[in-house]
Amino acid sequence: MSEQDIKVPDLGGADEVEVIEVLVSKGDTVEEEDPILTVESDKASVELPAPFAGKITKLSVKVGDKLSEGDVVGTIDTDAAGGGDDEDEGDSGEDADQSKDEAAEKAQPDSDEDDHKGRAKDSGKGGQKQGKKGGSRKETVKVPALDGFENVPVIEINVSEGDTVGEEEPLVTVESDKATMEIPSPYAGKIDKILVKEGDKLSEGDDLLEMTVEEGSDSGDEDEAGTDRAEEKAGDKDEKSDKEDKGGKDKERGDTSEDSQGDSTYQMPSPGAKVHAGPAVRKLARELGADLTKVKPSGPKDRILKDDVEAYIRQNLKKAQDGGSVEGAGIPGIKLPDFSQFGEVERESMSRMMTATATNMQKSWLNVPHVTQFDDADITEMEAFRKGQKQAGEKKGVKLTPLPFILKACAAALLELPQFNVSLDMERKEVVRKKYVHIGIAVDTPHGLMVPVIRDVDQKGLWQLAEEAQELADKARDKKLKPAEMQGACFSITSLGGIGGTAFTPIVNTPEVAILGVSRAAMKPVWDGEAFQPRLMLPLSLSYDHRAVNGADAARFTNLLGQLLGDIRRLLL
Ligand code: CAO
Repeated sequence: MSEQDIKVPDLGGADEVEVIEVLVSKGDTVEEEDPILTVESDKASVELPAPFAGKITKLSVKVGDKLSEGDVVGTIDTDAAGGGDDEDEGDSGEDADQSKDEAAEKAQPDSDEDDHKGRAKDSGKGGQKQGKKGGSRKETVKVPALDGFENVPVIEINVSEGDTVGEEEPLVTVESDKATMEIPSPYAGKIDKILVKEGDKLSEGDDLLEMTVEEGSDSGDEDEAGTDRAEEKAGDKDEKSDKEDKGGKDKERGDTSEDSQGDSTYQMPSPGAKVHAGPAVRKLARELGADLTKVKPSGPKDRILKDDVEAYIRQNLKKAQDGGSVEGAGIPGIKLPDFSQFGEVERESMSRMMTATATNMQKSWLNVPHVTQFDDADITEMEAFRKGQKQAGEKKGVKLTPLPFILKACAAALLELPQFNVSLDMERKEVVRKKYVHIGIAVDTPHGLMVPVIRDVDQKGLWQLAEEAQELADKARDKKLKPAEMQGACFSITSLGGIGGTAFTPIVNTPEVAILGVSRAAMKPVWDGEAFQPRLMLPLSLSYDHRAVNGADAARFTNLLGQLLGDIRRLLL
């Protein structure tokens, strides 16, 4: 017996973490990298992996313990690695303490990787028995009749070389235009060589794989069939009891969230990574169109159960119905610490407007690949003109700020570069081009951000735009905007010029594809080829949806705005 200490590894900068879950027990056999503890710092929950494969011979840690890097939490007998299962059986005392669930788990036929090992052991036992009945023989398994289909692509290989499989266990899954079919093993035995790979096209009679078949294990072996049935039952029971266990554990941890799929302690595997799920679960996932790498498992050793797939589908359906972002569903939520440990706090419900803004901002941020283009427009002459209109404005009772000029310039740019006046319909793979120019203006109000819309900006004069902007901003602040006055924008402007700042990165107001941020104009020395001239420069920040607009067009857009605002006579052209 060669015992090695299990030491707490580098904790990514955290000095101390708290154990929130112990995932293994003394006597368990683990693979290297199998999760053994879940610990939590004030920033994240992480799973600590087993540093070696072997049998856990000592575990001196419990929920609530505080750990630091280098702490010893137990020992592993590395001699028991791989052959651990056998040793389990040989060991009488301690190992007999292993839960029935775990025994059932090992017997469960409905899973992959870890479970293949379980099957290998079980079938190995059967093999010895059968070995006495006779020897073994090599067989090349061929593709059976595929319900009349030919050249059907392999979408999944359900076994690995070295696995032991039972008769009728699925070997490979193929998919025709009409259906998904599993090709079952005609024999019980060991997989020697897999002769196909995912994507290969198969027809009846093609070689699939080579197997060593135990003599006497062909169909009709009642013993084995009986064992299989028993294992299946054990598996079912296992799924249930595992789920109950997990539910209990969640309660213990005070996890009242309905959204167990969003549990931040589970690290979702990367797309294409191996996941632990049995053929029946994989079949269900295929039928329901669920990507198993996005489903949070609740079974032992992170095995995905049917309930997990169903919960994932339900969650996504609900999100789609609520208009939420299904694409962002795999992103773990943000776990809050108990702030009261740092000082006094009070809680207040978010207003409906704040909730709606938060949802829309997150939806846009998660779905839209944002890029922001920065530029400066020389508005020295524009400002001289604007200031000259002060008296006229007073007479009309309207204040002419830079905003109407910017609105007019944006309308002209949207007409000249119509790729900014679109929305993307990703479902139908269509670009929706708009033949109108309605522009939203972000208004800062005491109750939150509102974006009223000025219609047909291209057809209106500066005074009218100034009047409408002022009117809509007043209505927004008085909560008097009608829903129709906040709909239909093609593009938005968010001006922080009256407040300050030099640049910012606005978030696109989807389904629009661009938004112009305006910061405070400032006098800057600008080189005219001979000398520096004092010029009033207006900072522009154009954020755009990079799916709809490319960088060169964005630079053209801000360039054009610079020309239009630099010489406002061009706005008349
Ligand atoms: N540079 C320098 N001065 C500017 C300027 C700029 N870019 N833009 C406006 N100003 C000046 C105006 O001329 C005005 O000065 P005077 O009173 O001396 O004439 C002053 O700043 C205040 O202007 P304003 O804010 O009242 O008017 P506006 O037309 O520029 O803007 C509105 C109207 C509704 C856009 C604005 O009031 C507002 O709410 N801005 C905030 C928008 C916001 O919150 N955006 C963030 C959204 S994302 O989180």
